[in-house]
Amino acid sequence: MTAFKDRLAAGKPLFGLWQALANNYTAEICARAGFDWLMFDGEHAPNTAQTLLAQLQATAPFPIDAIARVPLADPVAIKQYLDIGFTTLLIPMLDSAQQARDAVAASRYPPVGIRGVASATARATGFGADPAYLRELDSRLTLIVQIESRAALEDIDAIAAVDGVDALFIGPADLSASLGHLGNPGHPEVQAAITHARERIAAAGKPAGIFGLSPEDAQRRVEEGFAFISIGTDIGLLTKGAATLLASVAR
Ligand code: 3PY
Repeated sequence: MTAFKDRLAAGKPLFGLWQALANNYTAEICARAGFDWLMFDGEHAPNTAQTLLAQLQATAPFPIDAIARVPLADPVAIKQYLDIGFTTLLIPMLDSAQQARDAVAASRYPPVGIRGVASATARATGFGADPAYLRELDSRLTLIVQIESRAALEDIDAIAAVDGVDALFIGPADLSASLGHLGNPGHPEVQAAITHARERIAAAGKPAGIFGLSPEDAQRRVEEGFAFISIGTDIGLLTKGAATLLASVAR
């Protein structure tokens, strides 16, 4: 399958859905719907490596990119998520170019990086049946880092320039909190920061992604040049669908 970074380079906006239910049935249903990508959240959702693996297996028959957000920029989490077969990772709460370089190193084998080799036992290598994985890793992986703090904004040019950082993703909720506007991503200071970040990412020649606050917000982000946009969450869909269904019958 084409690496996510190569799909991004093709220039067509890619729409995704956030998966926070940590459930392989809902993952399969959402993959079947035809999103370009699904984001399996290991940072905030109640996921374990086992639940992530089940969701990855459930969505494998569908032409979507399965992206996993690691809990933090931790080499062990990065190694384990890659070993179970994710080829696209989102690294949250990353504040500096040094942390970005460390995340890249955690995802690559020596001598470039520090990732341990589980060649015969990793699902990523087909349990050893796909040794080309070791050689072709660079072309298969897509590493996305999140820009969601004042510190990251201040170091954004250096973060975007890191070799091995394939794309940058803006998290409006955490960015709002970091800028002193908790719960208010629409605040003009937050919106100005998002515009600034998008411009700096574009100047570095890297694709930018963002969490859309609504379908309308997501559409606006496409027009602004964002390459990949989350347009909702599995929880949001179920919440809205359940309320709409109940409201459709008279008691
Ligand atoms: C944020 O908005 O802060 C995110 O990380 C996306 O959920």
